[in-house]
Amino acid sequence: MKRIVALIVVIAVLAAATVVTVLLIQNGSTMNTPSAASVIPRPVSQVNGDGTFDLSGAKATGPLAELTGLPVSDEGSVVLAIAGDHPAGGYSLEVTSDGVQIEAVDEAGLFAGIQSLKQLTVDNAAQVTTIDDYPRYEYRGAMLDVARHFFDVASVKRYIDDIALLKFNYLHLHLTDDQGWRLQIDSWPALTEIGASTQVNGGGGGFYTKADYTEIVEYAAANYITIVPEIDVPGHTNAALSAYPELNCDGVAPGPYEGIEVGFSSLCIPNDRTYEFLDDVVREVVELTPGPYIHLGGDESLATTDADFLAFIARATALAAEHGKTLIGWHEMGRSEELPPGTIGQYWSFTTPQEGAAEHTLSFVKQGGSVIMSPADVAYLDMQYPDTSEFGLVWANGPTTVQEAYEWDPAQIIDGLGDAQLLGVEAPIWSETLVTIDDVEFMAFPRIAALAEVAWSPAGGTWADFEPRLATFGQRLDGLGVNYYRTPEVSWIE
Ligand code: TNX
Repeated sequence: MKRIVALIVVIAVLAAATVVTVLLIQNGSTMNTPSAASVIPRPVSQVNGDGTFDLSGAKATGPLAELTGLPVSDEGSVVLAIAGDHPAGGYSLEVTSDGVQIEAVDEAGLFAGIQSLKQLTVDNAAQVTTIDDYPRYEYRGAMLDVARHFFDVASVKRYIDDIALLKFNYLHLHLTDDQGWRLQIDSWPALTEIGASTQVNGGGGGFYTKADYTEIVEYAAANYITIVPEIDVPGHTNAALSAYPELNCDGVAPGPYEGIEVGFSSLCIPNDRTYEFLDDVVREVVELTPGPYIHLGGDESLATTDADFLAFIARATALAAEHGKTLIGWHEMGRSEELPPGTIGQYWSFTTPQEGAAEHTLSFVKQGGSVIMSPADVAYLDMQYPDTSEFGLVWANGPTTVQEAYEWDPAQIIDGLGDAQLLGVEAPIWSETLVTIDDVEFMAFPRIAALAEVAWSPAGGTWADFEPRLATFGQRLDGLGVNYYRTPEVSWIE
């Protein structure tokens, strides 16, 4: 008899619990607030407890305290400290019902911890949790093509805000291409006077003055993001060639270009003036750039003969390296065996490498450098989504889903290229079809969240685990006013 009563009690309790759970779920899904327990990119370890800490009225203490958005004070319940023994850029975050503690060995780590705290906070309530976290890769990049269409300083700052939340720490600016030259160079003023007046389909173009560029560099730095400037040579140079006849082998400047073909332009390789030009440009770009890298392009030089390409890369990289930065080049640059030691290759072939791509990429490692992975079929944010052709291109193995952008491992693409040889991962967005920063956000989000996780989190993440966190992240994007594609792959929370 007692047993039966006990059984009935158990059943009753279970039934009551089920009702409560169902109510909570219904409640949760009808209320338009994020469930605050999840973070993208996925931390190395996260254990959630019950309850929240109320940040309204809380004060923050320690380095970077002002970046929490809370009032800063000598004593606070939100404590940031340079402490612990995390790998560079890592942090620990402890939220209890009494307060918040973030520890890291460097400011970049504290900044990363603050980004996690933001994602754990809804309506000033931070989820009780314990996180230990550090990045898989040192270099976690996004690239913005400001050449095909120009994006003004405010737009670039908005993209910096967008990517900082996801713990990206480099922004590569593709500053020059056939359709436009976007950075003021004092010693070659026609580069912008003539070369910046165009963009794809017309509409005026534009360029950054040196003050503009510095404003971007400083804004990025305040978000623990380093700018990587790219001057793409010897191809992708119609804008420069249209400004300076002397850079053309026939001495005649071509007209401006506002289409989207690639591979038809080349600097004049045997001409000494070409190298004086490059030396001046690199000097001025380096003067404006505090970060360790300058990118020299080298991709799709289809209008340059093989012999000319090799002669150019050897001479151009040698002179550029003289200015004291580490060079980066698209993987074709690895065709050269005369790269300055430590030059970094950026791989843009597919997750199954096309002819020659693996060999050219490994060449950087043989020459003492490392590699950034940007496989076009998963990491190019300008590839169309499957269900909308509103923006984007489709050349890299067709449309790219969010799941495809998530489910790849940078260390599994090229034999002989594991984590030890990889500097990191970069998500480029090319702007042939993108006119405004809203357009850029639509193509970038939510796929860039997948790329952030590939770049930061330990290998082995699953779509089943990522998808609900992405749904939560969507609500955060809603709150921030970030434009994103509501792909049917994700059960977005209404
Ligand atoms: C390839 S891959 C390019 C760009 C285009 C892009 C469009 C590489 C280094 N270059 O010139 O804008 O495809 O998706």
